[in-house]
Amino acid sequence: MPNILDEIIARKRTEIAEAKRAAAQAIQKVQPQVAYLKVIREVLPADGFFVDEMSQVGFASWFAFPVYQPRTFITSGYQGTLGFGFPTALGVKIAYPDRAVVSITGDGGFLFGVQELATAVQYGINLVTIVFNNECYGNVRRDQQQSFAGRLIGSDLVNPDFVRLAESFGVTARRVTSPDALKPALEEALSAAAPRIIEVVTPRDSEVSPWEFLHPKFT
Ligand SMILES: Cc1ncc(C[n+]2csc(CCOP(=O)(O)OP(=O)(O)O)c2C)c(N)n1
Repeated sequence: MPNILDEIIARKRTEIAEAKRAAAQAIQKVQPQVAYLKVIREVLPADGFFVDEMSQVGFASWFAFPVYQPRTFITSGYQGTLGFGFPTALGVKIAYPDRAVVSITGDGGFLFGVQELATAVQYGINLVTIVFNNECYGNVRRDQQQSFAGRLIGSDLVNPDFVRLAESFGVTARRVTSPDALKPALEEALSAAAPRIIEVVTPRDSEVSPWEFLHPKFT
């Protein structure tokens, strides 16, 4: 006869499985970020490192990027230091030169530390950096639209050509515009013995807000 404890455990396991299934379903609306994260997870080896940023894809990664091994998800957490991602990822790759490192960043955050591309070239730090270019500080822009009657100030960006900028440092770069196209580009970049940049072009204002899954007060 099953004891009461076994019954409770079995019931809880069912409830947890159902909650996980419902959550996985609910977050599908956070596009295109979730689709890009899915591709990165498929390509990055289980022991590879994912270094996030304060960005639309970075925020979504906090709930939509499965982590398979301890200490492979590197984040500033709620300290939220925009710009930390790419320079931090260089350090991760120095510490673990034989493991894959993918840095993901928005265009704004990447430009805080873009000059470190020279460091990557000088010291042969062979990480892959994916720059999601939506031509704005996405979160700031959304806040201004939703909470400040659409009064935009300082949130739209006029960017350099990221591919040509990377090339000017001696870094091979590619531009893609869809999750499907990111997959072969990332596979190729991770197999290269050189630092790489992949620019993902996302139309301004096209991302679904990730915030309802991070902080119930915000949408
Ligand atoms: C040092 C610092 N400055 C400003 C902010 C506020 N902030 C958080 S996200 C963000 C916009 C980031 O824009 P971008 O890097 O282009 O990524 P996106 O959200 O557009 O994907 C800003 C300004 C911060 N967290 N840290």
